[in-house]
This record gives sequence, structure tokens and C-alpha cells, in this order.
Amino acid sequence: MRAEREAARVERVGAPASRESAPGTGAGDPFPLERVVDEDGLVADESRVLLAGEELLRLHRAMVLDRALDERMITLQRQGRIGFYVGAIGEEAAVLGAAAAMAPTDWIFPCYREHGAALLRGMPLAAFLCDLLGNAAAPGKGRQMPCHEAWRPARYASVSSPIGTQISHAVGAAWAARIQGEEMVPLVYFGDGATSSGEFHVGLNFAAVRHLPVIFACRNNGWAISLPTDRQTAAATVAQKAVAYGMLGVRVDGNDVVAVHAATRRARARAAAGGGPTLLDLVTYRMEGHSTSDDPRAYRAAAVVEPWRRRDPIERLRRLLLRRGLLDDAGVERVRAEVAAEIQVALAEAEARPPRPPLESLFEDVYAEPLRQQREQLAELAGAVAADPRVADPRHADA
Ligand SMILES: Cc1ncc(C[n+]2csc(CCOP(=O)(O)OP(=O)(O)O)c2C)c(N)n1
Ligand SMILES: [Mg+2]
Repeated sequence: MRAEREAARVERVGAPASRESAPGTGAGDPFPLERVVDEDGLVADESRVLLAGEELLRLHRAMVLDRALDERMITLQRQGRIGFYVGAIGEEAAVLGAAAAMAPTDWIFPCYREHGAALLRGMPLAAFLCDLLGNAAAPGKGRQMPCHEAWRPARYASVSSPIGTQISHAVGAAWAARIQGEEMVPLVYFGDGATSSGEFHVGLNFAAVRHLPVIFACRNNGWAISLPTDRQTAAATVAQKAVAYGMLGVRVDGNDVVAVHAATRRARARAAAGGGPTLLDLVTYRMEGHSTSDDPRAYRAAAVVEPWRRRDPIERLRRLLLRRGLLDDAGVERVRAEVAAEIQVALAEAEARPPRPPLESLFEDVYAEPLRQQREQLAELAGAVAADPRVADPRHADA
């Protein structure tokens, strides 16, 4: 049945584009996959490596931290120490290569897998973890879902759960910056699934019509939870969608951090020089479940994932660093040990904090002065907690 449906679909819209086409394949391909570093860590054209050794090492560390954090947090969720987690295993190059190409004054509008970008920008790991725990030191005061950080000091906007909404936010921010005469190029991340949302159309159309400086970074990871990309869209690539809006579309090997960085840097320079927005189609792969609430074994065979293991973005960068003598095996181990220790220390710090923000904080930050009703509600809540403290203990959510 499934095979028949697939055959009918292919007849209707043509076979889906291969996610793996090499750069330059298919003469006349208007969106060839840009790649700088191949899977063995080899570079065909040195002039395309724009990152100095130190920057490559910094990115490597950031990617290793991102991976280790995801692995640790998934374990913590399984242990019942956090409620939910959504990570970026396999997508670290797409996340960090793009973020590293931006200016510190640019706003980043994340989807929900870009914790690595928040940390790269300077969000302290302990603050990220406090937010995840929703404890007394959580910058978001426990008001968000877990894993929905924001970090204003580094111009990292709040994670958006409703698919695609951050796209319009980024476009609005670019427009505001133009009105205020500020050079600011927002980077907005979203997934392949988000390209089917109304916000994608509205945002890209508006940005192109107004010629706004926005970088639309699609982490094209093959899946929208259980829906593969070729069922999400009949278009052969995400990049080609840019044409209809009248903007530049670029297809990049999203597991090559050097290529992602170079394409984003180019897009940023164009945008800042008045060249308008760019849609980056960062072709990558979601190696794990959608989130800790998902079990991908229900909808995809392990064999489908296997070829992507060889394309692991961290391994690829590691091979490049080893070839260049920027790192040796001991150095790789040292980085792993350092980030593991960093996570351990931050986690101990976060878990030592009181488990919830003060009750009064529930009523703050909406009105300058609390309303009479709010004061009454606070008194009622305080009474309920005094009668049974479990009411306010997140570990007894059913009390
Ligand atoms: C408006 C809206 N519809 C549906 C959902 C449920 N949902 C959460 S994530 C997701 C898939 C998104 O896939 P994609 O955009 O490819 O991002 P990815 O998770 O692959 O990074 C969906 C449908 C939602 N959060 N918001
Ligand atoms: Mg996706």
C-alpha cells in the first residue's frame, strides 16, 4: 500500500531530490550543494576556508559541548531529573556554523534546537540549566516549557514552540532596525517542516518585498517529527523556494561547519550591504528522536540513519583539525573531558538551587503594580501552600 502510494506520488511530482548530491553534480543544477570539507576532512579548494585555526578550534569545542550537553540532558530526562529535552545531535554544524558567522550585535531567533548557539554567544551554561529545571535561579522564572531559553544580553530571542512564528519575529526585527538606522542582520533558524507554515510564506515574502537584511537558515534535517521532508514539500530543494519570493537561495552541506559558516558570512555581508535577504538550505540530518517525547523507531528504520553516521559533522571537523595538526588525539580527548567537566560543574550548581522560583513571581512582570485580584489570588495561593506545601513542590505535580 505504502509502495503504491509512493509510486503514485513520484508520478505526480517526480522523484525527490537526493539529500546527498555532491557539489556540482547534475550540470546546470541551479542549487548545487556547497561543500568545503569532505567527509574525510579533505579540502579541495583552500581559498574557501575562511576560518583561522583558532576559530576552527573554538567551533570544534562548541560543537563537542553541544553534543555532550544533548547526551547528558537526554540521560537526565530518562532519570526523571528534567521533564523534557530537544537537542541537535547531528545538526551541530548547521547550528554553530551559522551562529559563528554573525556579528555580536545581530539578533538570533532560534527554533528549539539551537542551545549551542546560545552558549556560543555567552549564555552561561548554569543559567541554561536553571532554565531547563525551572528553578529559583531560572532566568525565565520557570514560565516557559523546559528547553525554551532566551538570553537577552547576547541578543538571543526566546525559543519559539509554535512552528515558524520566529520567522516573522526576525523579519519584524530587521524592519525595526532599519527604521532605527541600526546595522543589525537577524539570523532565524527553522526546520524543513516550517517551510510548510504560513509564517514562512509571510516572512519571506515580506522580507523580499522590503529588501530586508534577514538570514533565513533552514536546518533541513530530513524530518518534521515523523514526516520525511519529501512528504512535506513537492519541491526538489528548500533553496529553490527562494526564487519565487525573489531572494537568493543557497544549498549548503549542513554537516560541513566550514561551508555553513562561509555561506552565512556571505549572506550576512550581502544583507548588511543592502543586498537583501537570503534563504540558506542547510542539508543535514536529525540523528535522534524529535525530542525526548519521541521514539523514532516507530516510523524510521535504523538502516535509513546509518549512512549519516559517516557524515557526522563533529567527526568531519575533527578529521580536518587532525590533518592540519591543529589537534591531536590527546587534544580531542582533552576537549571531551573539559566539556564533560564543565557540564558537571554547571549541573551541580543548577541542581543546588531551590527547585522553584518564589510564588510571588507568578504575579510579576505583567502590571507595574499588582491588581487587587492578583493580590487576592496570591493570598489564596499562599494559604493553600501553608495548608499543604506539596502544592508548590514541582516534584509533586499531582498533589
Ligand atoms: C504551529 C504548530 N504546529 C504543529 C506543532 C507541533 N510540532 C512541533 S515540532 C514539529 C515538527 C517541526 O519540524 P521541522 O520544522 O522540520 O523542525 P525540526 O523539529 O525537524 O527541527 C511539529 C509539527 C507546533 N509546535 N506548532
Ligand atoms: Mg526537520
